[in-house]
Amino acid sequence: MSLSREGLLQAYRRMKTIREFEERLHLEIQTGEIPGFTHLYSGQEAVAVGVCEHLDDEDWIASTHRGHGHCIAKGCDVPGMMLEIYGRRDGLCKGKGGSMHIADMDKGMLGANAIVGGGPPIAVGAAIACRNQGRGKVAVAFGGDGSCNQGTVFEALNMAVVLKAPAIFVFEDNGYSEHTGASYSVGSGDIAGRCRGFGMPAEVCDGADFFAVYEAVGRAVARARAGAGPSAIEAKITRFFGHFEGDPQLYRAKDEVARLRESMDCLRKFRDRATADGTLTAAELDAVDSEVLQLIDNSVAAARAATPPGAEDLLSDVYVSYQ
Ligand SMILES: Cc1ncc(C[n+]2csc(CCOP(=O)(O)OP(=O)(O)O)c2C)c(N)n1
Ligand SMILES: [Mg+2]
Repeated sequence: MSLSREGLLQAYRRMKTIREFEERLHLEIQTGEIPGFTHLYSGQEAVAVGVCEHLDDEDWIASTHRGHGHCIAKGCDVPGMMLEIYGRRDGLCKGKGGSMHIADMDKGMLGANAIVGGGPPIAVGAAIACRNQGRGKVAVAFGGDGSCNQGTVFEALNMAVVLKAPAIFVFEDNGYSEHTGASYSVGSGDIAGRCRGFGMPAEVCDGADFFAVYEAVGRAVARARAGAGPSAIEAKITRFFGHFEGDPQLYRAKDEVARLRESMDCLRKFRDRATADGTLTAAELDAVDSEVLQLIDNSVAAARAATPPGAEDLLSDVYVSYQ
């Protein structure tokens, strides 16, 4: 499965955008200007992008509490997301959602979700709609290692198999559910095996390797588009920050994050591989880096200067209008 040069550059741009978005938020949150809870996705970029590079605006994704990376990978507007996280009126959800509720129906982004295990049932609903519409579209549910222990997820896995829904379940095993190790909480430790038990194929891949994710998900998406039903992917990955911003991370070894930033940096792995075979040059990737930094700088400046919703906005967009 090969991507064009343009495809590779887009994948790199999106991974780099996620990384810089999150690294910058990590700093900005300390100023106290950003309301609400924030869970950063830094370190997991290759999973979101390896999945979403197979999708277009009419395919759906359902995200998690750690949703910024999924949004950016699916093509959500980056300045609009920053405004949203700052709680501003012009944010993607008019400043009323914040970090954990970013959604953009025009991009096929069904929403971040504060409920662990909340995404899979929503994605299966979307997948059933895709199947009924018969246009070969698919729905992806993202979830963590913690989410795979939720009853909602079991029901969604089973229903997807029974109804042959074009759904793909992506479990990002970053080793922890909040502060609890997956080695303790996931009985059998085998998320892919659990999914196979429901009757669907499931692959395990290195989540820090964009190409490994891209290829595994490609097989799952092709199967779903062909009407052969759901699949699952278990991506082994790590997060570079705490569970939430402010987490003292006392459950991690002192050098753990530094070590993982060295050995599991998906951006560095991508750069090494893409430049080693001459597909992309270091100068091209450096140019993307500069553009991305500028975009993030501009987004933060605009969000800081923007206004929050006023009292007159309090009751607008609260209820759906069906007219
Ligand atoms: C139903 C439910 N139970 C508990 C929580 C509290 N909670 C928020 S995130 C989280 C851990 C989720 O772990 P995982 O699925 O591995 O995702 P990660 O945070 O590692 O990305 C928990 C228990 C919640 N939000 N929803
Ligand atoms: Mg986890």
